[in-house]
Amino acid sequence: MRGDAGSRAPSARLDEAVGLAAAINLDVVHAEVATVNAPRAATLIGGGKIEELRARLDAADPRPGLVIVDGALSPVQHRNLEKALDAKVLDRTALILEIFGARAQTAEGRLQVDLAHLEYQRSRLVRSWTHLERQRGGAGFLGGPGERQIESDRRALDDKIVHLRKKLEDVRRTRTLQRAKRKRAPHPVVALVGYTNAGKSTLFNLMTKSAVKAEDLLFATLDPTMRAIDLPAGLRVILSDTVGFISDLPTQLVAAFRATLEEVLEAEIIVHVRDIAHGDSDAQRADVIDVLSALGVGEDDERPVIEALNKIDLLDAEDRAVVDAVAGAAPAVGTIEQPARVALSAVSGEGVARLLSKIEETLTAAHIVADIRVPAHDGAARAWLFARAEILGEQAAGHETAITARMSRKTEGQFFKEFPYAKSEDRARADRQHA
Ligand SMILES: Nc1nc2c(ncn2[C@@H]2O[C@H](COP(=O)(O)OP(=O)(O)OP(=O)(O)O)[C@@H](O)[C@H]2O)c(=O)[nH]1
Ligand SMILES: [Mg+2]
Repeated sequence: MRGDAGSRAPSARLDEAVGLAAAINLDVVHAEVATVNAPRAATLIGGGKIEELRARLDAADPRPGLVIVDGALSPVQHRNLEKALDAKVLDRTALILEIFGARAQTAEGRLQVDLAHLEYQRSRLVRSWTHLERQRGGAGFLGGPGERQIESDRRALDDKIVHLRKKLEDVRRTRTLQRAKRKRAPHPVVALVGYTNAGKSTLFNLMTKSAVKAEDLLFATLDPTMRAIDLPAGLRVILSDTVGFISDLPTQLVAAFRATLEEVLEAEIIVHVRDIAHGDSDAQRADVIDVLSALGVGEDDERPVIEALNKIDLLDAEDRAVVDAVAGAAPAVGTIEQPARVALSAVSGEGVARLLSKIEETLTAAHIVADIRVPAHDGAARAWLFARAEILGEQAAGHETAITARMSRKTEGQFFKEFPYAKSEDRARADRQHA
């Protein structure tokens, strides 16, 4: 069932919801698309439909204990449906929270899920006040028993939330330190992102030959996994596999996973893995772009993006030709809106070498290694470089300090605007060429 109309075919949405349920080992006995023409404030779906569902539940043996509504339910709708159906009800947010909870592996991932869960519970508690009060017979008296109960439930949740936030802060501080250490290693990060089940982990495994969990389970990966790999011409990068995105990702979760996805935000190249054989491939792409933009990787982000058009082994000759043409027409180096594209299959391996070369080509195009000389006493220029570039070496040279740094062309431009007196071998050469 689904509460609102999306841009996708209802049947595909239903398949996805069934897949999500299977991801946490739920045994789905019945699934159907229910058209909601006039959403009911009290129950979302109409009385007739509820009767039908209840009869279906009663008839099944054993009686299923769970009904999933693939949409957003208000707290009131949620409770009323549970009562009317005599079964636990999960809406989409709750379902995704369950999945994330089951998949979280690191301490940080688990804390994030717990926190999102508590915040979800708390929002239900607050918004269902009046309704609960009626249910508990408190006739709206201030300080009535119903209200006092809610008040103390809420305080208990608040306490837990505060406690978790503190713990999360601690874990993050440690991780930030670790990241700072890694940053000093001269390896750019390449982040694989994409819709859940697009094939990120399979591709990651193939690219690293490592044994990261790749399963036909939605959200098989929750915590980012990173591995260093060498590209064909010898450039070393750190490849990172991340949690899959999904449409209508609850905002609480986007916020909660912001920190985990910081790896993505700081990556030098984003590889957007797409299941190009999926009927809703374009809608999935739009969802991923939405989530990325919610995370701060929006239109004005100049970071190179490569779309890996995955699963071409599943295409017939005609579709295959279309995908090849699309990849061929893409820019050599692109952005989130206009990405470079490589057609490939993480299963057959076809096209993966092309992706590796493309990553290398993109890095080479976007970055330069510059030998920069600044006056020896110039702490500001040196600090600027250390903060924004990857420092490969530093040497005293008379009255000057020679710094070898790898950075994007953009950063280099900014540096020379800020410190026009600094000297660089590359610059000198370029200036001579222009003269
Ligand atoms: N036919 C085919 N199947 C693929 C290909 N790549 C991945 N798959 C399958 O797609 C399913 C999902 O792959 P994963 O690598 O787990 O997907 P993911 O993007 O990491 O998914 P999450 O971690 O859940 O976000 C698995 O059954 C893979 O075997 C491909 O190129 N061709
Ligand atoms: Mg995965």
